[in-house]
Amino acid sequence: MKTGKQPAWLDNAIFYEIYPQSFCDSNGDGIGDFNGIIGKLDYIKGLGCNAIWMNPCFASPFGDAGYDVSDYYSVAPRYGTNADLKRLFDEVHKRKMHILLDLVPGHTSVAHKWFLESMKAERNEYTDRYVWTDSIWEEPQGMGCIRGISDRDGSCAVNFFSHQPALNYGFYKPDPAKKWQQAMDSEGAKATLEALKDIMRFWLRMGCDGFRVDMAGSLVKNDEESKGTIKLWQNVREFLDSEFPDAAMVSEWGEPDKSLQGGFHMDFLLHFGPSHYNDLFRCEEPYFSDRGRGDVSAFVEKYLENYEKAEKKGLICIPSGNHDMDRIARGIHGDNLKIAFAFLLSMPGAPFIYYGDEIGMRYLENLTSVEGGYSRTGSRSPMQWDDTNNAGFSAALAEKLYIKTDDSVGRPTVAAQLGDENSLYNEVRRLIGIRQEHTALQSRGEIAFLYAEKNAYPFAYLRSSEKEKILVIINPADRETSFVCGYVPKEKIYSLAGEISVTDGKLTVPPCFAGYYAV
Ligand code: TEU
Ligand code: CA
Repeated sequence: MKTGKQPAWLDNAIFYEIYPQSFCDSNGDGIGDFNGIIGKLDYIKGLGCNAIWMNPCFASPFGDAGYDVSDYYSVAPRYGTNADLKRLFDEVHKRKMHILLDLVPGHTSVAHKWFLESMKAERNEYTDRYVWTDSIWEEPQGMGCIRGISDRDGSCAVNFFSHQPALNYGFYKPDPAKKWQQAMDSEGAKATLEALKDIMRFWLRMGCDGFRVDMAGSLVKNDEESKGTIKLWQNVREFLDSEFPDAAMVSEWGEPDKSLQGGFHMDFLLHFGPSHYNDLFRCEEPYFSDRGRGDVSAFVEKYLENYEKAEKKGLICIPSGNHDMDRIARGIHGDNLKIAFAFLLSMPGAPFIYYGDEIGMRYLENLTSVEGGYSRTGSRSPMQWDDTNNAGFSAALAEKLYIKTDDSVGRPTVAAQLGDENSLYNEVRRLIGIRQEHTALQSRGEIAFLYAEKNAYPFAYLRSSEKEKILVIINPADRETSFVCGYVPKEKIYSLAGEISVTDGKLTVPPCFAGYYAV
């Protein structure tokens, strides 16, 4: 498949993930909204982020926080109107920023009109829109299903929770004994794909700059090697290249060798899947903990494998976290968060900062699930702007809030960190500034790992562009360490906590350190 031109704005993109429910409430109903986000765009730009990913904002019964869409063409009234969203796009563009909506292609809510129609016994336009078996007594193997709520004699596969029926994009290898398994080129599967493109077209024409694509690898069934799903997304990429060449798609897939083959401009490394991303911040002994008992070698080995297989077809994106993961500050503390960002902001691909991670927002323990969040709810608490009512998130009564605020002593807030040169916020802002001054550190700069030994510290890699080569040294451990890498720093670009020393080519690195050096 020819890979189309990559949108130039991705070359130095730095994304900020906004969970719309929890970012800023402008009308005092306890839930974040578009006008609240518009009022905070200058904050996001001031941090240095030039792109936004906003979680789903469409009509939904909110059984899964909006990942259960009931109308792809209307925004949920709790956030505002379609016109308000258009204004958000315009305000983002006025600031020379870009915004991705969250596209949920694998499933809808059971409340979606398509599903209600597909439940009818009589054949209609939506009979084949979902994956239904042809008998209530047969369940689709290994997919979970909804059954017994329709006049239609069948069971409907689900894609995630049991209220999220799986849309029909066909089976890569339909089982001949199961007539209900449609091929990818069946009329029903093709109609679903065209409906998906129409949804994308609608929002792209309104002004969004692309999509984060939910569960991107889940669409084609019986597709063990994802060959069918890759083919499907190549079809979508060709549509984008011809109609919206500057639009970008980032996949929630976590296998860049497949997703980038499929034509995604970017893929995430995630807390599930084969990337070893969890070894960095979210495991028993995270590499970035100051206990220094972690191991970065498996992450690097898998990263290199993906980097080579992706053949520069797109970007591999490493997030600080997201709405599905524990907050990074749950396992990484104090200045080690600065070291984590020195890593995140010096790796290839576009960095993604989850709202609040830039000030070290904490994971709220033992919250009751809200809108299907379960253990993810603790990572979705209201943004902490200041120490006024509800941390400046909302004027509503506390009991009206979407999720309770972190009311613990010493909770981080934007107000407390903006003016503090030593705050995490200002370290992140500085690191973003440095990245934007050095093409070698940006999305498409090359990377060569120089030191990433098993159960060892530090971690060192070389970033390079035509203009420059930058040695990055990361030592989260609370002990001095040393290594040889064949490069000797010429000029310091950045250092956190002390200075390295060089003796006969051996570099000695202070504890809890990060540094960037021209070589
Ligand atoms: O997530 C898919 C997914 O696999 C993760 O939710 C993961 O399984 C879970 O967090 C446990 O680690 C996407 C969205 O990001 C998520 O918020 C939705 O709930 C899900 O899809 C269904 O749309
Ligand atoms: Ca509101």
